[in-house]
Amino acid sequence: MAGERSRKAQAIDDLAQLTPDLASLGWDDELDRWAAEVESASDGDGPAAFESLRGRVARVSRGFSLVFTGGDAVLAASDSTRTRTDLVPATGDYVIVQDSEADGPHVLDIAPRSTALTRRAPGRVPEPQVLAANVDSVFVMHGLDRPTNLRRIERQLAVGWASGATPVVVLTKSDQIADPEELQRTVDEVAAVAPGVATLAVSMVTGDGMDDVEARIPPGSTVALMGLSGVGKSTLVNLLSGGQVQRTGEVRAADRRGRHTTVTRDLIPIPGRGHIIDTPGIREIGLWQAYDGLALAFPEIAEAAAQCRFADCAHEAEPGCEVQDGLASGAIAERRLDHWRELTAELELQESQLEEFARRAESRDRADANRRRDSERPNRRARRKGRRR
Ligand SMILES: Nc1nc2c(ncn2[C@@H]2O[C@H](COP(=O)(O)OP(=O)(O)OP(=O)(O)O)[C@@H](O)[C@H]2O)c(=O)[nH]1
Ligand SMILES: [Mg+2]
Ligand SMILES: [Zn+2]
Repeated sequence: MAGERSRKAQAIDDLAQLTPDLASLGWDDELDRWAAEVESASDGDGPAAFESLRGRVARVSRGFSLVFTGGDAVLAASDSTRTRTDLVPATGDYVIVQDSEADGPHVLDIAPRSTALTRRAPGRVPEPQVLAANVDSVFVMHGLDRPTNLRRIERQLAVGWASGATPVVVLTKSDQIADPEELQRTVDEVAAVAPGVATLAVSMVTGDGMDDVEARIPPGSTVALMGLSGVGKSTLVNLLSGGQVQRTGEVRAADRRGRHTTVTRDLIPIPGRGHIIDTPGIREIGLWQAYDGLALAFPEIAEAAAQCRFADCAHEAEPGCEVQDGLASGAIAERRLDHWRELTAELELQESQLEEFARRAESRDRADANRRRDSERPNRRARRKGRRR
């Protein structure tokens, strides 16, 4: 247990040792203008170690954000109780950190995000959780040591597209398929469910395909990794960063499952390249209001559906249904149509849940307001009581 803790502390320290400069972190003129506005609007409360610093969030953990600032990394409080705001920084966010006597270093403001990799937060309440901010592309990663799960890839692509970034499918452990023809068949099968998306096969053991992967992390760019535990996300980071920045873990021999080695989302600079955001493996990623992402992940279906004769076509047996025509001609695969329907239903259910929660919150607010009004007017209450008597 103590060993576990110190290993974790070690990993955090390693990240904090890195000092990428702001320009390489993607800080540009537009962010300068935003920061100048924020800084001029705020005034610190007296002498402190520093007034304010600009930076990018490298990790969020237990109410604190580790922020790369160009110089030494700063650990800044970023939860609502400490900063008395409702800011929720995510790894990859551009932020202003302010130091003050009262609060110590804390995240003062978060720049508007250019993109945000967002999932539905686990739990009953429908709400979003940003996994990574300001990313240019999302690597959807799968290990070729396990049977390919096309549905999982389709779901992840919908989430990836919905972020506003460009998804790339990265099939790892290509060394685990000895027969080159079988490997090619597998890659083709995956590519067929990823229209418009680059599909790469790579081995971190032999180095096969690594050049193609590296080429997708150009200088100044940020790539977020997504995939089950054990697919090799942290192995990729270590290989490209030229060091053991991230811990990696063996997969279990029996079922090839990973052991959830990575537990935080970390922004890691890749020398001569861009940045990678390594993430903990997620089994099933929930969609968050991802209609656009879904359309981009299933373009052949979305495009056909837009051309149906009736705007509210259910694509069952209506006349002039382009989706049914696509099925008949083979342009649309039945399996994909079924999955698209399922994912659409998931989003529609989420919408109705959101409406329901909003309705409940509204009536709660109204009840609160009534109670406040009553307690502020004791006379009126007394009068009412009097009437009842
Ligand atoms: N054969 C082979 N093994 C690989 C390859 N890439 C990664 N591995 C192994 O896969 C195991 C899991 O790798 P990790 O990098 O820890 O996986 P991860 O995706 O970061 O997993 P979590 O942090 O748990 O989400 C390790 O034992 C790696 O050595 C590869 O290309 N080929
Ligand atoms: Mg990992
Ligand atoms: Zn239709």
